[in-house]
Amino acid sequence: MSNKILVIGACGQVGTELVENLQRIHGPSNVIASDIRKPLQEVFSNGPFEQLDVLNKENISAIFIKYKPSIVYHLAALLSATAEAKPKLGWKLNMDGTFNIFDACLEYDVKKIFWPSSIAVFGPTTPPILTPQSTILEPNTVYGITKLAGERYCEYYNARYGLDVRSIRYPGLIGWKSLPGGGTTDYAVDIFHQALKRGSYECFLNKNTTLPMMYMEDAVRATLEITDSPSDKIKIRSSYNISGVSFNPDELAEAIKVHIPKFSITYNPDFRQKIADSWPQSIDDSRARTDWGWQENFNKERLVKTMLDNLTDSSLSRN
Ligand code: AKB
Repeated sequence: MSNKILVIGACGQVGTELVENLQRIHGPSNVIASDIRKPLQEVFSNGPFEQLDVLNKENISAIFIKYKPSIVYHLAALLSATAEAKPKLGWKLNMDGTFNIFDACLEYDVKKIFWPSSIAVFGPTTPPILTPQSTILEPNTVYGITKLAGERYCEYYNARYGLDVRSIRYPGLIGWKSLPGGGTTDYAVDIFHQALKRGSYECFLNKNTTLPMMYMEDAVRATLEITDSPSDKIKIRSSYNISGVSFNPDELAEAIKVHIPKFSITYNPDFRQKIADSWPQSIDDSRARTDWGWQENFNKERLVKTMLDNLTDSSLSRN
């Protein structure tokens, strides 16, 4: 079997850091980064990069035939805020893109696929505190609806075709090496850039909006750990709840003020408030802990210090 790994959506927030980690573990030449956009990051210059449009079946076939990947990470999707602004495109990219990649995995005999779900599968009727693994799933955003349908599709493809699907429900992800694009939780990355640049931040969510979040290093490790776990440990073939840390913008601002005492935050909620209000505040991830040993490493204080230290040292701070 080939030892090639294909990452689709490699230029996104998770993809950028996932590729870097996979290259370190498996060697750069074995990790094929792909995205519809050309990469800005130097990280891909070590290994192969292919332009790939998940809505173009010929393009997909050509890349699967060329590299014969044994594992595919399919990360390409429109996130919650962008999908609300462009619902038809959100549906098309997130659903047809997933169908195309899953079908290519069957056609070209890919054994294992990682597909990310999100806390967006939950909705206003879901119990919001320590949201259980199995619970009411009535999302009211197009992104959440596509993630829920995708989860059902994951389970179906595993049961019907034996495709070894691995999936987790990402919370909001916070890292300094890459920027998020189009999500409701993006404030929790932007706030660090603005705190360092301007000493102030205007938040598009209100101060009490508590959401589940995770430091990117934990998220990438969770992605690698679930994908590398023996198949018999993966009992849930839709998607696993995983939890890192929960906080609201006010609590995050207070934690930033420990390092930047003059930092100030103001609030000007926009359409993303409604999306955030439909999501849980905290997640029960006991199944991930029991089944494949999930354990987060970053609490709020460590996350804040790590973000500020690294952004201070790097040229990545946003203007
Ligand atoms: C978003 O805000 O849309 C994403 C997510 C929680 O899936 N970060």
